[in-house]
Amino acid sequence: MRKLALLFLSLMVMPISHAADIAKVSDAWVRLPPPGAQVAAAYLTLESKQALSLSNVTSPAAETVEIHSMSMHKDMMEMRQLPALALEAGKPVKLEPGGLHLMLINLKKPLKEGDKVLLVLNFNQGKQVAGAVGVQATVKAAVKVHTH
Ligand SMILES: [Cu+2]
Repeated sequence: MRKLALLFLSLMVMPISHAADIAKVSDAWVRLPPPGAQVAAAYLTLESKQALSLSNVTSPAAETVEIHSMSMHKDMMEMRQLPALALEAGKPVKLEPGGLHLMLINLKKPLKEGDKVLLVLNFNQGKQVAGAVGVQATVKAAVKVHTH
């Protein structure tokens, strides 16, 4: 009986390890949005053994997910939507506050600290679909920046 249960468990874990063949996704988190906000930013690290591009992201927690870049422009933070995000082979790309991020738009319900948000990342290799990787991102309050 116990053996059967173990077999079941390993079967359930399989799709996740298979997904790791496409690209490695780590440190996924969503910044806790202010109360009433319709959008939230998500951050993670991507790494692939082969050149890939992140072509599309979806989440059951939001109507749409966009890939954004952020840069300073005349003392103003400017966000821009990217059509895709290129990954070079073996070179990690970090999405982090102040830079690249995923934007969850039109949240289906308010997020609270500790919630898990599923992000489904779709990758292309050239024009071919390479596959999708799902990752659970934890909702966390932003790290406080010290000002003196
Ligand atoms: Cu954004």
